Amino acid sequence: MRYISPKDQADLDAIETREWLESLDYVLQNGGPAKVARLLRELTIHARQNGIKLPFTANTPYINTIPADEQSLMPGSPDLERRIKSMVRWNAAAMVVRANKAEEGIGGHISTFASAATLYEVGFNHFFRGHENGAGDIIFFQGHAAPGIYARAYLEGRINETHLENFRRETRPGGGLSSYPHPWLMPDFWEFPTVSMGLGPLMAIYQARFMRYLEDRGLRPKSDAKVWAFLGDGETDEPEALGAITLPAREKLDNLIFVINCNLQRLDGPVRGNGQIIQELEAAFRGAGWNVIKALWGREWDPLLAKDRDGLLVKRMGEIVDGQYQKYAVESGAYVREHFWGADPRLLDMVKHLSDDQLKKMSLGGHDPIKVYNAYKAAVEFKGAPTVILARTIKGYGLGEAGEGKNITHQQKKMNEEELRAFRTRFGIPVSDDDVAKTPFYRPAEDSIEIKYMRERRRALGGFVPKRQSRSEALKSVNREIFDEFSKGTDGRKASTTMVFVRLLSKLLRDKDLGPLVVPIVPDEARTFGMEALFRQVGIYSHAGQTYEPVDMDTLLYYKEASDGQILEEGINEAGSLSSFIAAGTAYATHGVNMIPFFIFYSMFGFQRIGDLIWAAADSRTRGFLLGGTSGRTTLAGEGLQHQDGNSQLLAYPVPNLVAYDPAFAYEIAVIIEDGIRRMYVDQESIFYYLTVMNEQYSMPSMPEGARDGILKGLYRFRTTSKPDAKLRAQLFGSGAILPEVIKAQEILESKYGVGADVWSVTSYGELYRDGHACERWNLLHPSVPPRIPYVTQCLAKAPGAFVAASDYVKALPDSIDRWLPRPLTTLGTDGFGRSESRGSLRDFFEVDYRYVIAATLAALARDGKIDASVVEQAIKTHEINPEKANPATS
Ligand SMILES: Cc1ncc(C[n+]2csc(CCOP(=O)(O)OP(=O)(O)O)c2C)c(N)n1
Ligand SMILES: [Mg+2]
Repeated sequence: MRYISPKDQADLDAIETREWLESLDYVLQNGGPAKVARLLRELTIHARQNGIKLPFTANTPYINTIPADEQSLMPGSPDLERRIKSMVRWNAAAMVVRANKAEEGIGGHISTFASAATLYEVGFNHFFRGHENGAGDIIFFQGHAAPGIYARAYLEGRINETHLENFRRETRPGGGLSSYPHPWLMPDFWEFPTVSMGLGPLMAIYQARFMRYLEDRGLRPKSDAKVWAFLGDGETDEPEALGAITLPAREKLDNLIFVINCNLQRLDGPVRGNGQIIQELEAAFRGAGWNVIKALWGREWDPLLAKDRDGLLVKRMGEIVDGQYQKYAVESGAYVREHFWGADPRLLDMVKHLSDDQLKKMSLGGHDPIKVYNAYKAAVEFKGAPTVILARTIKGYGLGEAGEGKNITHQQKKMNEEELRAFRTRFGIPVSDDDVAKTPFYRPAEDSIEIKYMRERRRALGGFVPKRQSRSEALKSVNREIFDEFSKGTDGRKASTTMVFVRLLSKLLRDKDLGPLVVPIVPDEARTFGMEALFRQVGIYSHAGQTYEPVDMDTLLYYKEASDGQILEEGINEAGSLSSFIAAGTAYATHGVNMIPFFIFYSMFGFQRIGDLIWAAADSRTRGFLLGGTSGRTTLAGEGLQHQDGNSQLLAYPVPNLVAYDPAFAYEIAVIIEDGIRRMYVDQESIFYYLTVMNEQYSMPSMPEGARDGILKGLYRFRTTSKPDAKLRAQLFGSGAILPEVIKAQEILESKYGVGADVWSVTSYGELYRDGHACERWNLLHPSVPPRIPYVTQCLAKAPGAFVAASDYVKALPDSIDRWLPRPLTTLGTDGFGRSESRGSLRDFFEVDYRYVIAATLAALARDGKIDASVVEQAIKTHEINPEKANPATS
């Protein structure tokens, strides 16, 4: 064989490569890009068949997805838009600086919006559609960018200077602006709360899907409205941000656009100092099936890239890690020349015509309106998949010494006079040197071309955004007949509250008025709750319909998917289900339709797991019903520690507009749901509901006369003692599945111990607690007038005997109303870790069964001196209670 020197080999390789490339060019010229793609595909297959292992990459090079020669020209006036953007920037910074001057520590963020200003302004001037010309866009603004959104609304004339002055001071006269997007605090402005990182993108995904659901079910006309979600690159570390991105690709939701502001920084420092967050995100989204558009470099880079025939610059761009890119952002042009361009003499040569200053000023994609405009245009026009735009920016852009690109920039809320002056000059704000230290807000005259332009753009795009409005009409009334059968009881037939709920839901679905509005939501748990009959009755929603033959097609209750199906079967995904719940429960405002969501889930995986989304639902003024299934620490047998919920009723307490109930009987559920629909959809209150339902079956009694009001208020007398004149008296409180234990205890206390006990069903400790405190507060503030009396006191002030409460939840629940009772309440509850055991054993273990109710009642009577302690001792023996057993709360 002839010897080939390494140099000759390299030459041969180069010739061979050139020949291949020339062949490819030939195909491209004669056959077009599609043919090239096909050829490459075939080559890849051929190579693989011959054992060639190709490295996997989901990435494209570190350059803009849209090349300069494919860009569209930008409509409108770029110069005017730049001036407007500068004013927005100034006012956004000014409101934060002023707020922190007025009061140290009030906070606020300058740097987030500073990096995102172009991303928003291009949206406001050219893309975001308001609701006035039909279906508008749904926009999730990045929470920390709120000052910029307010600053724009101020220029638009929607909010005034007092509002800006009162940023983060909502209690001030004249009104203030909430720190972040909060529909609860600003119900005419913000639509969606986003500031808890990760929830915005997750909720946006389900909003996009819910929009399709409404269209497919004929409840909203088909439209090309978009859901936009703006998020930070650091935010994508939250599992919620990326955890559901396969769904919109699977469902081909081309109505969804994510805009990720890739300033490469989070709060403490770089997002991926040693890596590249943009490439990491590109791979994740492309892998999930999204259309990915990278807008990394501003227009100044285009001529350089055009000159980069051998790919040196592209290679250099792709090998710099983010920490280093951040360094370039804070360094001089000379530094960038030496360290970035200096890596290769040919690179240096490419920029020899540019001064250091010009090098420093070369912009990034996310700061260049033309790049952003083209990215958005491509996104709204793209069909068949959701789009994510990865826009590269600099955090704190324009702040200069005050924090541009620095690690401290996220927390920067103050600017000294010199920094303000520089910022003012850089963006050309007409504020004099003398005034600049006062950081005045700046708004040009009402008839200035800037204000007119802004207004005109918004008019053309369908009105201002964000703007929240209840767009639906109240329901006239609720058909009471649906609920009637539940007040009669089951005549000894056993049923669980879950079964009752499912029956009620199925009846609601059949109602001609309410039926179409109901949205049943389940996270792969329908069979657990006995809801499979609904599969057939109303179908499972699937945009694609059912393209296969279900295995159980020949059964009555087969797994029916349909494009107009009504059930949202979300898979094992409580967070996604709750996002659907929010989308449905806010549809009265977002879409103008009164959807009534019922989200039923394994109760332990509700408040405990997705409490923050429940908080977001509350902030969003969501309406609907949450149903915690298989609840109760001792009622769910066998499952054990992780599953048994004895907490959720307590975890529901802090959610201010959530009304929570722990009902025991069929009629209680019917009364609560009927009244809930009335309050939310007829009276349009901004509340939502939580009901725990259980799987223990017992016979459902008929509704006692006059119980309705008490059921709703949280307490009513279920049964009066047959021995009202007994010397020994007691008041027994029971809730949920523990109420039957209390009833049993009442019977034994009367028959065996001569204690005349009344039984009260406590449907909601939470409601009693709120009412008690509301009265106390009022009394405190109105000392000279007759005091208000808490409802629970009204019911029980004169009730004789011992007070004992038992529930399947932690003792803190009954304890929370103790202060409004005439005598101390003895509480039985299920504090501690669950166990897998039978129901009976669990109730013994947690000390909540009828025997403990008996013992607790006798102990309370003994404490009051009504009976001797020996009676209690004897009862403990009779009922085989082990006094030395370990404390379940700590074992
Ligand atoms: C769940 C949650 N955790 C922490 C925070 C506190 N926090 C607010 S902003 C921020 C950094 C945001 O970085 P990034 O998402 O990159 O946004 P940027 O400001 O850089 O655009 C953090 C940690 C939060 N708001 N929510
Ligand atoms: Mg960031």
